Amino acid sequence: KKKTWSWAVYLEEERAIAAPLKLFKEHQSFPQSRNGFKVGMKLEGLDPCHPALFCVLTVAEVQGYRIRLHFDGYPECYDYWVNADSWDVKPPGWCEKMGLKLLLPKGCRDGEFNWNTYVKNCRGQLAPKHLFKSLNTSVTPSGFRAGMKLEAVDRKNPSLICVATISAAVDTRLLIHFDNWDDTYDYWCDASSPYIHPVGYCEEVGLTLTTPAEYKQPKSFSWEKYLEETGTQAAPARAFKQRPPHGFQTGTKLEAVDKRNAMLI
Ligand code: MLY
Repeated sequence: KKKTWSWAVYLEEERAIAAPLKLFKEHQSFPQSRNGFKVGMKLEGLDPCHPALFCVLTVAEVQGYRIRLHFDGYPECYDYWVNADSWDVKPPGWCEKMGLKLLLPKGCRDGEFNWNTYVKNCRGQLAPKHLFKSLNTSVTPSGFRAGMKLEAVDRKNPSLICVATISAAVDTRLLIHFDNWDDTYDYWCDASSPYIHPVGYCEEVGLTLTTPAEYKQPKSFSWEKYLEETGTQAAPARAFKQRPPHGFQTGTKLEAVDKRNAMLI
């Protein structure tokens, strides 16, 4: 008769040891750690494929400290896993309070959506506010404000550093928008993100700055002139994280993970 598989037997057979419990954080040990989210709870969360867009989501599965989120009205193939304490998940009503756009469940029309009626109709449940760690911790203001200009990497075209605006600043998070482009390139990032730089960065390090779309004289772009024309302010240099020099030079060789084939180094 075939014996059932067990860790004890397996470790002995393999002459291996289990990674000691003390190396794990409390939230990593299952099942003691519970994150409080339950299957069926509804919330607002960032779409990982459109990192500027909050959507109506339902908790589809809970595993330890991670939750699987489903886009209401969309096929399961778009579901994604996220840590329960991620800043990217928010309680119902958060977007409205912040004046941000919310992607409604498929079939719902703008202006006709109301969270309370919606959960009643689909017999769901609103995820309670106290489960959202990122709402219940205070953060020191970063010095970035909505409306300020900076230079930011276009994450869809990562070789471009472009003229950009902070269109929202919440906690330590910034919503980056590219001047004169539609919002499909927008994304939320942390104030300490390496994707953002103060105005003048490209000039200082000798890179080409991508000027706003349809800018009249891209060749003679000057930040000073542009800030004046648009009546805007540059994000203060002190708000950006100072990083120690990394020492890499153009042309140096190294080994790296191929992110599209994460098995290859
Ligand atoms: N070839 C692309 C480049 C778009 C760049 C947009 N960035 C600057 C926000 C295109 O024209 O679609």
